[in-house]
This record gives sequence, C-alpha cells and structure tokens, in this order.
Amino acid sequence: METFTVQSPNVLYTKDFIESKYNYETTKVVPKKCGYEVRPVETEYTFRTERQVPKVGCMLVGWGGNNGCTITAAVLANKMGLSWETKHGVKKANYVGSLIQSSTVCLGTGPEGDVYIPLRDLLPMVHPNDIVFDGWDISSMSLADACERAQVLDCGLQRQLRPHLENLKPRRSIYCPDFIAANQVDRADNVLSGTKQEMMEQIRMDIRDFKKKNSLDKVIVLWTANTERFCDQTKGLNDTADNLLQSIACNEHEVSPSTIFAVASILEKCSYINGSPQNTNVPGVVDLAKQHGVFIGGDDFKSGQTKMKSVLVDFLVSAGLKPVSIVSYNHLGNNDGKNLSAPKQFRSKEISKSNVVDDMVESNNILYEKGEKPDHCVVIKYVPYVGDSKRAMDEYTSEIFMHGLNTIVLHNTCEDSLLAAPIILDLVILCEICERIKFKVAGDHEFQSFHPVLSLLSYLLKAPLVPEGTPVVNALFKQRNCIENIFRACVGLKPQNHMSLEHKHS
Ligand code: NAI
Ligand code: DG6
Repeated sequence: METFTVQSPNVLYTKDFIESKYNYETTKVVPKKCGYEVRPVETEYTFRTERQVPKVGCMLVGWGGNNGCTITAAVLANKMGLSWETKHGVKKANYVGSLIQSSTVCLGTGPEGDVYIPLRDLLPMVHPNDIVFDGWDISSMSLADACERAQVLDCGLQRQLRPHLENLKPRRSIYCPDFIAANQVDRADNVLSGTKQEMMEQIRMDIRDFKKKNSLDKVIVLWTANTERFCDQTKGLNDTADNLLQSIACNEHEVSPSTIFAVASILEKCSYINGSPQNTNVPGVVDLAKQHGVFIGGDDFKSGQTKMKSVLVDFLVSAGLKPVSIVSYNHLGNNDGKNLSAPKQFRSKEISKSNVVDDMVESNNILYEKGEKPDHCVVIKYVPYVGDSKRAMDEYTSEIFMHGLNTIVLHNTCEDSLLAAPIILDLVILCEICERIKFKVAGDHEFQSFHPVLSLLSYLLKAPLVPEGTPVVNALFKQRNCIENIFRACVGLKPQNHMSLEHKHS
C-alpha cells in the first residue's frame, strides 16, 4: 500500500491503478530576426500507474563478477537482516548508495515545515529484498567463491552468507574471446558452445527456465560482465532488426555477446540494460526493441568519478566559470581494471567517460564558442595491489574573472563495486516501475508506454542512451529531477519548483 494518497479532483485511485490528469507546462521559443518569440505551452497528460507490485527476477550477465556477486550477497544480507563484526564495531546490512532506497524527496509542506519521504515511496515500487537473482558467467565459480575472489565484502559477512551463496552457480555464457581482453581467458571455464543462433536460443531458454522455476511475473536482464570492445556498426550487419537477426543466424563474427543477450532478452519481452560502455545497443537492437515494445537502457554505470564530474562541471558552468581542462586519472586492481588494461576495452571506457560534460558546455554560449570544448583526458591504470579499492584523481582548471585561473583537485578512494552494486538495484527497480506507467496526451485514445529507449535511467548511466533525435542530458540534478518530477506527475503533483513564494511575503 502507498504511504500517502493525494486528495485532488485530478487524481483517481482504483483497485488496480493510480490515474492522474496532469498539465505539462513547457516553453516554446521561436528565433526571430531580432531575438526570440517565446510562448508558454500547456499539454494535458493522463498518467496511469499499475498499483500491483509484481514478483521480479533479475538476471545478471557477469553474475560472478565483483558487481554481480556483491549485489546478490548484499541483497541476501539485507533480506536476512544480517550484521557482522569489524574492527570498527558491529555493522548491519543496508542499502546506502541506492538512489531509490536511501534518498528522500520533499512531498510538500506540513505544519512543521517540509515533509520528506523516501523516493521509493513516491510510487508503488519493488523492494530490493524481493528481487530474485540469477545469471550467467563465463567463470563457473559459485557466488560464495566469487565473493571471496572479489575481496569486497567483510569476511564476517561472507562467512555467514557462504551456505546461502555456494549453491548459486552462474549459467554457462557466450564467450567470444575477441570482444574482451585476452587476459580474461583463464576465467572462461563455463562457456556455451555452438553457433550464435544456438547460443541465443539457450539464453532465451535460460530466461524462461528462471521465470518458471521462481514463478516470476517478469524478468529484467542486465549486463554487468566485462567491458567489450566496440563492435563495427555496418549496413546490412546490425543496422536493422531484420539484418541483426539474420547476422546472428549466419554466425557473423562482429555480433558481440552483449548484443546477443540484448536480442535474446527483447525476444523474451524482458527489458535489457547495459551496465558497461560498449556499443551493445546497435541500431538493430533499438529497432528490435521498438518492434517488441521492450525497454532497453544504457550505457555504463555512473558511479563515482563521472557523478562528481557531472555535478562539478554543471556547477562551474552554471556559476559563469569556464572549465578549460579536465584530467581524470584512476587506478584500480580488480578484474575490471585488468580487462581495461587492454587497449580496445580501455577505448570503450574512454569514450563513455569522455562525453559527459557536453550538454553543460553547450548550454553556455557566453563562455564557449560553438563547437568549443574543454580539454578532457581520461587515464586508467591497472594496479593489482589496490584490488577493488579504486583511486580516482581529477584536476579541473577553469578560467575565472579577468583571465585568472582556478584549479580544483579531487582525490577519491573507495570500493568500486560498492558504488556500482546499488546502481544495479536502482536500474532494475526504475525500469520495472516504468513498465507499469502508461500515459496518453489529450486527444489520444490509447495509452502508451515510455519510448523503448528508456532515457529516464540516465541518472545512473555515464553515456545515457536516448531516443534518436532527443537531447542527451548528463547534468546529474537535471537527471534526478526528471525521475522525481515524472513520478510526482504520476500522482498528480506539480514539479518541485523551489520558489518558496510562501516564505517571501513581507
Ligand atoms: P568483473 O570483471 O569483476 O566482472 C565481470 C564478470 O563478467 C566476470 O566474472 C567475467 O567472468 C564475466 N564475463 C565476461 N564476459 C562474459 C560473458 N560474455 N558472459 C557472461 N559473463 C562474462 O567486473 P565488475 O567490477 O563486476 O564490473 C562489471 C562491468 O561493469 C565492467 O564492464 C565495468 O567496466 C562496468 N562498470 C563497473 C563500475 C564499478 O564501479 N564497479 C562502474 C561502471 C561500469
Ligand atoms: C576504471 O575507471 C574502472 C571503471 O570501470 C570505473 O570504475 C567505472 O567506469 C566507474 O567510473 P565512474 O567514472 O563512474 O566513477
């Protein structure tokens, strides 16, 4: 049940739905010879959100990796209410770092000031403890051994979880050595054989098997496996859904494992999210997702350094300062770092980490000429000793008043997988609630879903995938406001405007 109900003639609660009539206000700008003509525009939407929370399964590709085993273990620890001893005292399982579980939103103003509720309570969303996990990995290790290999969670917790994790074994996966670093070959002892078509059929059967065995209403598939190199995007190969399906049938070399997983998921009507930087979602995948009305999302979890970047550069540019040089260096010693030490896989990551300030720069034509960008350099080094504890160092140089310079240097140390794991939950939970939201614009007869390219996930992803021809937003708080305000609209509440006019009367 919801923790609040909205009393408004525009909001209707039925047994199955929350329905809200919502006036969406935008501003249309027409450039004129001299200046602009500006018109406020109002569009009436009706949002309909299913209230029944389904039983959800999540299948992770790369289940035995650091992110995959960490999130599975952490959800289990939360579900079982576990605590464990550390040298800093007894610690309890939590969901800190999850946008949905651990951040709050202002609902409105009560007798004692603003009232904040968890973001998860804005709409009826799945609780992470209720998500069932499964997945694939080219490494056969049980999840218990994978946690030990990852060296992320405390031993005291791992010991308690071992009996529950040792029976969880990843399903065999698609291994095409050319797509990930050669240094991963030692892990690959759990691989499917056969043609790409046969392997895709197996993945589809795995999804059905998981869904059936656990009596799930729906499954969401998420790639948290190694970063692949970019695949070629070629006419006839992967430019349309038909060509892509044909290329899989012909066992074409350039169809990557991550793309085969995307196709298998879409054909099973399961949303598919790409947590790594490679170009999994080629035009043929987008086309197939549109044909089947299935969500796809990506690319590349946005965890630490990039989140900071998309806040700091937004702040600098919106404060009228001009970032001219951004240098981001990081070193890490986990298997992700090892894979990224190969040039082609590094290149995928370099691309996704490099375009994350474009929208902020383009928004200010006082500071930047058309096409002008700050210098932006991304370096990643593999240093095994530091394991999962990634070090990120950033130098931002900005031009300030009268050509002065301002250099800001950041140093960040933290467990990479503990930043990424809650993002997996947020992606799955957000994607799932979006599957239950339908809307129509005044005059429409039918309700529709969001566009299959689910840009609402942008907050959680470094290189947000958006519908063709629509703007990419990287600025973090715009991305967060988008989620919050769309959810508010679903319950008939206006966006947060921060005007506080009621406090500005004399
Ligand atoms: P990891 O290397 O520990 O785990 C990846 C797992 O994928 C490994 O167990 C590997 O055996 C498996 N794998 C490789 N190819 C596979 C395939 N074709 N099918 C099934 N399994 C396969 O890496 P980690 O740290 O868990 O990261 C996973 C991905 O998430 C990487 O691509 C990384 O770049 C990306 N990422 C991680 C972030 C973080 O903060 N940890 C943030 C942003 C992205
Ligand atoms: C080295 O940068 C390894 C990567 O997988 C990162 O840890 C990951 O992409 C996180 O990057 P960011 O910029 O979101 O902290």
